[in-house]
Amino acid sequence: MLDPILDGVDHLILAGDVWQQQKVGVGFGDARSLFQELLWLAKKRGVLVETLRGNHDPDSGKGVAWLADGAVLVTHGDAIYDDATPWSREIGRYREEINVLIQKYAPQSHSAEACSERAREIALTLKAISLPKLPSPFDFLVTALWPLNRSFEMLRVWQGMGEQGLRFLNHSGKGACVLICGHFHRPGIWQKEGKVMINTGAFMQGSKPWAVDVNDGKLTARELVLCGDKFDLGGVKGRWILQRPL
Ligand SMILES: [Mn+2]
Repeated sequence: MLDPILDGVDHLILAGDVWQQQKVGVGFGDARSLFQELLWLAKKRGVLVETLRGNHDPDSGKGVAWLADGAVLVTHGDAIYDDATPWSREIGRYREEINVLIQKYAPQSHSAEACSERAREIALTLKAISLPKLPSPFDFLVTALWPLNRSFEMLRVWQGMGEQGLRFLNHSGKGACVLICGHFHRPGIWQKEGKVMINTGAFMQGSKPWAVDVNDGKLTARELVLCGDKFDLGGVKGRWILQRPL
C-alpha cells in the first residue's frame, strides 16, 4: 500500500511507532513481518531507511534525526513531554518511577537526544495492563476511554500539543526552525515566530497520515490519501523555505 509513496525518494525517515514491539500476542508476528516487508520494499528501490524509535517500538533505532544542516528536527514526539505519554493507561501505576526518570534527565532537558532517551526509559518502564475481551465496538471504547482520566489527558494534550512542540523546539532544537513528529495522532501545523511544528498524524482509525518531503532547501507537508488499495501523495498542507540555524 505504501510502495507508490517511495517514488523519487532517496532517504526515508520513519518517525517511530511503526510497529508494536512491546506486546506479544495477536498481531505481533504480522506487525513485525509487515515492518520487514516495508524495509525490504525500500531496499529494493535503493532507498536509505532510517527508523526512529517510538514508545511502541523503543528498540527500533535512535531517538532523533537532524536534516537540512540542522534546520529540521525529527523525533517521534514522546520526547516533547516530560512524562512522554501523559495519556497512557499505565502512567498512574508507574508515577513514582516516572518521576525518578524525569529528575534524572532534568539537567539535560535542553538536549533533544536526552529527552528522547528519557521517553525510551519511560516506554520500557510502562508495562501494558491487559484489558477484558469485549465485542466491538465496546473493545474500541474501552481501549480509548478507560481509565477515565485518560480521556481528559488526551483532550489536554490534543489542545496543547502544538504549543508544547514549539516550546520543545525553542528549548531543545539547537536553532532548528522545524520540528516534525507524530505520536499524538493529530495531523496539523502550528507556527510561531518563524518556528514550525508539524505533526504527521497516523495511519490509525480516526486519524490521517501525512508525509513531509525535504528537498533542495524546501520542505513540503502533504496528506497521504488512499487511492483504491494504494496510498498516494495528496494535497499540499504547507510549504516552506528552510533556513539554516545561525
Ligand atoms: Mn507514540
